[in-house]
Amino acid sequence: MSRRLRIAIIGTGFMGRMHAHAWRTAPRFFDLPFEPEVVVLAGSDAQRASDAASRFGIAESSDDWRAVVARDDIDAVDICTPGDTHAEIALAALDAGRHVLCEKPLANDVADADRMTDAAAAAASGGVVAMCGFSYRRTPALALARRLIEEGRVGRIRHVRAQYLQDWLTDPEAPFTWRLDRDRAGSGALGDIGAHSIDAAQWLTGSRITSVSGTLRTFVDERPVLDERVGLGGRAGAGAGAERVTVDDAAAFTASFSDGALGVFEATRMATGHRNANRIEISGDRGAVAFDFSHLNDLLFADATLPAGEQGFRRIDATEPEHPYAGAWWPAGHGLGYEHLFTHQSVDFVRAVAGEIDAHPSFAEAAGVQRVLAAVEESAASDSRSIRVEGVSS
Ligand code: SOE
Repeated sequence: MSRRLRIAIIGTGFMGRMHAHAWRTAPRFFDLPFEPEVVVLAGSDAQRASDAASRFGIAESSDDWRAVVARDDIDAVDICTPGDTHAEIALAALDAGRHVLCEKPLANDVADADRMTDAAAAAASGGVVAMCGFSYRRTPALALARRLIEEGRVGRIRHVRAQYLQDWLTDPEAPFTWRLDRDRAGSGALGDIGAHSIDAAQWLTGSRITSVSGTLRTFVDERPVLDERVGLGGRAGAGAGAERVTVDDAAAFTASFSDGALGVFEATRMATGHRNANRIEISGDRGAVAFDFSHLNDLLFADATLPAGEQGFRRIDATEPEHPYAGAWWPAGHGLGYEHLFTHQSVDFVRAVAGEIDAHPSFAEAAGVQRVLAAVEESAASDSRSIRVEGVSS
């Protein structure tokens, strides 16, 4: 591994730190065509960027992402900021010929997602890679589910049941964060976590959502402000006031798929007792797969072709060397965690830059997710009327 891939991370919050960790770890466990190296970490707060950079062993920090993106010694820009800045940063980076990894959801609306997709398509002719960070695709058990579906083990798909359940907003005193501000986040549970379910459903089934009927709900419309906005968790500062919540706390929708399947989706941050239960179950005429991130190393598989006496779900521990990504890690049965998804994402990004694999999800695919989010919002605003997803034919 002689060539380096010099990366600039933009964003110092939860995702910025997660990606910094992933870039360091990826070449230590996987054989890669290039050595990724984060050379600069940029954030809106100079002190926070400098602290995070020294903690992660990154040589430089900056509070000026524009200057960073323009630097000639940067090969790739990794966007880990809130959604309202994704488009501007990605367009500048693609224009400067940098490869781009952009956190999900791709943008805060379809217009920005389309502009980013067009820019990525134009840059692709010059060998530039653009990928959106729907990290759960890189869970070995979920990647195994896709492999089984591709091999026909689930057969013709009839049902998609997806729930993404979190509970960090259950307490009405849980503090306000940018994730509750529509201008910054685009939407609430729908775009933050429901987007993962939409992406997983379309990726696993290989089919597109054609129409939706949905409802959104905000249960707590004002929350105390943190003295220091540190993202999830933390304590509200005494006397710091309150801020209006302008996004949904919960979303529910049904969906029709282009292959005829029926989908039922739920995304909420008020599912008391569920910290991060990202679940999806797909039922077909030959079998079914079921995944729950609360047990992320496991995939449940039901093989409907077995004799009646052997039917039912069985648990596959997706940590064997032949399972996706798993062979690079620990002996079978020792398990992986959330951070491994991001390491795998870094691995796939580097391989895509080297032309070894296609970058997925592409910006075009991620813009497809954005269209579904927009259709759910439109449906919810019109009494759950069925809305066709723009640009998708059934
Ligand atoms: C917060 O709800 C969050 O951090 C999401 O933004 C991530 O995409 C998800 O993986 C975990 O929860």
